[in-house]
Amino acid sequence: MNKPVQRVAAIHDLSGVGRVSLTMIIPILSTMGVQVCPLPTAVLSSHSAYKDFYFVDLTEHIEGMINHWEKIGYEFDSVYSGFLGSSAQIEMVEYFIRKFSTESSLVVIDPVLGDNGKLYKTFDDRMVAEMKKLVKYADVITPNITEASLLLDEEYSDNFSIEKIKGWLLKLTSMGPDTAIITSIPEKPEGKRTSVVAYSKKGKRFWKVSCDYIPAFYPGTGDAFTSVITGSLLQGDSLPVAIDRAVTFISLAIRSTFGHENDPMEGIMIERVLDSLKAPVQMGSYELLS
Ligand code: PXL
Repeated sequence: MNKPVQRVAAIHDLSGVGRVSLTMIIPILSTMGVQVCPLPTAVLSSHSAYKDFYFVDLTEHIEGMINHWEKIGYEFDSVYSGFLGSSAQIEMVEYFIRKFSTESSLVVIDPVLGDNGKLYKTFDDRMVAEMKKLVKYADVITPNITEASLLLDEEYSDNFSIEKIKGWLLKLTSMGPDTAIITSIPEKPEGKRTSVVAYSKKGKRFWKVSCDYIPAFYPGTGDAFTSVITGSLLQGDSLPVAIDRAVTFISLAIRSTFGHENDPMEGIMIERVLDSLKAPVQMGSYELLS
């Protein structure tokens, strides 16, 4: 019999203020009927875009937590990692994936490194080098365009042709993962549309989903995006339907937030749109690229 509830080990930070990482991932996946077991990589007073945030690196505690899960024989249908507290944690995530994943489990790695052409404040080149090693263990990776450029040592720009993105996707999947999904790709004419483009080695097909661009930057949208992708694939959706669901959810959450006058640093108000994740497959807008 199929399991009533799929279980994900979520290896991410817990940030108190500003909706990112676990405060996004737990509600989204729970709403999609998936159990989340958090393995916190760091605890922060807020995400790292706020000034003077307080940061507790949990590197030295991770091994103890993993050992306990091994001892009680806990199993997971999926491993999903994101923001890591230090480059030293990458080896621990690799160990975790080797120990806890099987042929049938879904390993999703969001190579959280930066955005808008820049590394996040807590990272350096060592983190980029280690992340390049980690992605080879993934089934699915979801870099934004900045992270894709860092993983591939390519120059970041905000002006890309689809042919160039397709080349990057082929290179990213040749690093190991079956599927690479690049997000936040600006479309021409600038400032009107943005798109997500993906490639799966299994099907050898490229997919694209676009949506209207809203001129605001909200931290944590990548976490919401990859959480919906993970929940959707675990519930049996195809890759393009999973991307459609994720893009629709982010667009809805951004629209529900944008009209209010609150600080964009607080992230998108997922609380107002979580219920939309319970809908069956809807008419979406994915395109197969030739
Ligand atoms: O999702 C990105 C993210 C996750 N965790 C922390 C962050 C950020 C982005 O700013 O600072 C702590």
